[in-house]
Amino acid sequence: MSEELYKNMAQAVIDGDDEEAAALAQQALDAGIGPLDAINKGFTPGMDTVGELYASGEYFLPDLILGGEAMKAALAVLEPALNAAGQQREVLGKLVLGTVKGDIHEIGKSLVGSMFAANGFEVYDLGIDIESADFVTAVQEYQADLLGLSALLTTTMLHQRTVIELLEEAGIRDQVKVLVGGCPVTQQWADDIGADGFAEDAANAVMVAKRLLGK
Ligand code: B1M
Repeated sequence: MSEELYKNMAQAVIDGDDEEAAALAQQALDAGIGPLDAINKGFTPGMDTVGELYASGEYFLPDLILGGEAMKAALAVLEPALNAAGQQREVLGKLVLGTVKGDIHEIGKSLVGSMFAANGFEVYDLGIDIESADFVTAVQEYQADLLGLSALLTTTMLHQRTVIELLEEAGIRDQVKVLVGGCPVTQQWADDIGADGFAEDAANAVMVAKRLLGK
């Protein structure tokens, strides 16, 4: 039964149907399916298909936007359930998070933020299209242990390097662990730019962060 539900979730994103996506998310919670399973096995595969259809020229920008809206509608239902797990825990660390300059992709970044919150981190989500210098200011202001930089475009991932350079210039590079991610980002890239960690998805990001902080 849950296999069919996962298929319908993916289809709702492919169809760009936000009402159906939200309804299926609620149906999953009511059926006792974990919010992370609904995201990873249902909605994200649909989002990936949208990306593939766009890359192959079958889908256009409006389809990309509708797919994103459907995914967001589902996450709006699922995220409170994800976050609830983090409420009674001790604070493991402070994370400043955002999508880099020139990049407006927010869904994966927000999911990363929810996973950290669910796992007991204090999360300061700066949002999308964030100036490189603003990350440095936020790290100082919030005394962050971790800085998470999301980038979804091959052109914008370059700003992950810029932020690290600015942390060095400000003399605070060794005070914060830098975690990078997003679909074009690889471990090789993370090593090249001197990031402390890379994760390919939100759940792994939390695991990498805990390891970096010795938690
Ligand atoms: Co855009 N887009 N998009 N897009 N979009 C991609 C990224 C693309 C791969 C699609 C494609 O061609 N196949 C392609 C990039 C190609 C490239 O750079 N090589 C692309 C393009 C080209 C564009 C535009 C340039 C299109 C245009 O205007 N012609 C434009 C750029 C706008 C800009 O940013 N300046 C654009 C715009 C958009 C929308 C606004 C329409 C929309 C985003 C809506 C929104 O976020 N509110 C959109 C969407 C939806 C996508 C795809 C289809 C899906 C992204 C997504 O939300 N995935 C995407 C293709 C794809 O990924 N399949 C695509 C679901 C999400 C849960 O996954 O974001 O990957 P993801 O996050 C994952 C991991 O990457 C990781 O964990 C997350 C959860 O597990 N992760 C981290 C992410 N950040 C992390 C940080 C970490 C650790 C892990 O540590 C800090």
